[in-house]
Amino acid sequence: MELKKLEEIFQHKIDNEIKIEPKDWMPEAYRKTNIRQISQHAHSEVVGMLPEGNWITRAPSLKRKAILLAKIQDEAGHGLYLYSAAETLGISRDEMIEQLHSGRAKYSSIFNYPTLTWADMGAIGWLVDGAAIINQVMLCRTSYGPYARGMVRICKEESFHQRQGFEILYVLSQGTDAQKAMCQDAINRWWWPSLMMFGPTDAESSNSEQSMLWKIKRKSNDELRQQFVDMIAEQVKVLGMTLPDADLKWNETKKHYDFGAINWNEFWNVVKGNGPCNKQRLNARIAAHQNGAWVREAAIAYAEKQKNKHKAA
Ligand code: BYC
Repeated sequence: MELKKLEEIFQHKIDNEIKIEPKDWMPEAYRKTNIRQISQHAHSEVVGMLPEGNWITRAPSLKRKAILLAKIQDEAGHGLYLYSAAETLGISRDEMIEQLHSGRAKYSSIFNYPTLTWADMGAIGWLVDGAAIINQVMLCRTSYGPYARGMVRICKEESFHQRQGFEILYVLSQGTDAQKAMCQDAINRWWWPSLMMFGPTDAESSNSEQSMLWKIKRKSNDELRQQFVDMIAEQVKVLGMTLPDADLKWNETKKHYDFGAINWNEFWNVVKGNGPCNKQRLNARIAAHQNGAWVREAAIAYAEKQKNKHKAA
């Protein structure tokens, strides 16, 4: 079929909310953008296990440990669904992993911050998973079928994550003065990096315009960030805590919260690899990959054995 016709069919699907599926023709740039975003999303889920993994051995009770383990396992699962979705676009898992390890692929800036206290487990669940859900609810309607379907399940799990995080903070907020202070300190440290998760402002977002036209993104970075601020500014009241922003104020005309300026220098510095934990995170992933080589080799040997058994039968 000639190119023009293929482009028309693709555009017709986008215009009519018909999902693009792996075997459909798609513009090369659409394929590349999806590979970039989905693989970076997968990397974020997997690298995102590290800050929380830091607290498994120090969870304050057996129940908390079991919940934290289950949550972190969920993140591993999200990474796997997303790597599989990206593979349907013609990139191999090995290539994606190589891009992460060589620093060519990004992952969410938020996971380059350290987890200093138990309250950080609450702040991650409430704020980081909270920000992730707002972004991912939109992605349930993204135009690439396998990504959209993966997101539906991921969002269900993320909403459990957010509640467990809020509950950790709620318990601390009802506790001793030291526990209350720990809760406030975690909120203070995670608030601004959580706002940065939504990416640069719309004016600075290089990919947004095209991604919105292709319906990969359905809401802009700034729109989602505002939605998050409006939600958290109300929820923080239930905790009896505050957000570290003197400019946070309800705007009756806009029917939204106004908020202070984000430190974009800090954001870009972290994205470029110079955040507090970037090197530690990448080294941990590379070591895990190397130490897992024997598992991959064993799986390949087992698959070969099964294939030969089949042949012989
Ligand atoms: N960090 O043009 P823009 C989770 C990059 S994990 C680092 O707006 P786009 C969880 C961006 O990649 C959830 N880099 O980009 C897991 C681009 O550079 P490239 C993670 C960022 O793609 C474990 C450049 O800046 N969620 O929930 O249109 C435990 C310009 O940006 C960031 C996702 O990954 C950032 N924050 O929009 C707990 C969601 N922001 O690629 C929780 C899927 C931007 O051109 N991703 N950059 O070199 C998306 O929705 C979009 O990719 C973004 C950015 C909204 C993040």
